Amino acid sequence: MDRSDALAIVKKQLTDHRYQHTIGVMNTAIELAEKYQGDVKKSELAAIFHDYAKFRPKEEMKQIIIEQKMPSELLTFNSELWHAPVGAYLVETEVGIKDEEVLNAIKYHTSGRIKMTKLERIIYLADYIEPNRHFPGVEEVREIAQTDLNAALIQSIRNTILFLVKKNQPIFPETFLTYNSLLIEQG
Ligand code: DGI
Ligand code: FE
Ligand code: FE
Ligand code: FE
Repeated sequence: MDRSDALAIVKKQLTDHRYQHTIGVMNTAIELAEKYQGDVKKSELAAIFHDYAKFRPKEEMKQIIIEQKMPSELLTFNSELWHAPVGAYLVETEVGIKDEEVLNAIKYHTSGRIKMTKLERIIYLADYIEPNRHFPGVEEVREIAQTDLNAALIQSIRNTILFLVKKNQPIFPETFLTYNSLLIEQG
């Protein structure tokens, strides 16, 4: 599937604001893939579809999580986490994308996971640092991303955890596992 077909499909699923974010993630993911010897085409495709399910009704997402036997623990955490695994499922079943690496990059773009692939790292980080993002600390992560993919990824997950702690929100175990595994891997 080429870029314009993919963008036309995803545009129908998103608000204008979320579509602009998607374009930012796409451009950033391509830059990161070029810099860190990732797969540029897969990075482009995963970025375009990463937030495909962002505006699906909660009830629909909940039903998919149950029927597809996704971890039921997801349901006890913030519903903001649901669009990532549900998105991977819908991109496969509705759009017809079969590439497991691309689907996994969509599936894990919010929580991360242990032993993330390079493509998963690129999409997680691109989602965090794309130019339309304005969280506190994002500029520092953009700087680190110029020279060190993993260090930038760790800093973005640290910021996300700190943000959730400050908001008194429960943190999904996979998010902690991701953070720990990246620190341990770094040595
Ligand atoms: O979909 P985006 O806004 O582009 O970004 P995202 O998919 O990375 O994150 C969506 C939301 O999920 C964001 O507001 C923070 C939240 N989130 C990420 N990790 C966790 C989390 N929420 C909880 N409760 N626990 C987490 O571990
Ligand atoms: Fe998302
Ligand atoms: Fe993210
Ligand atoms: Fe996103």
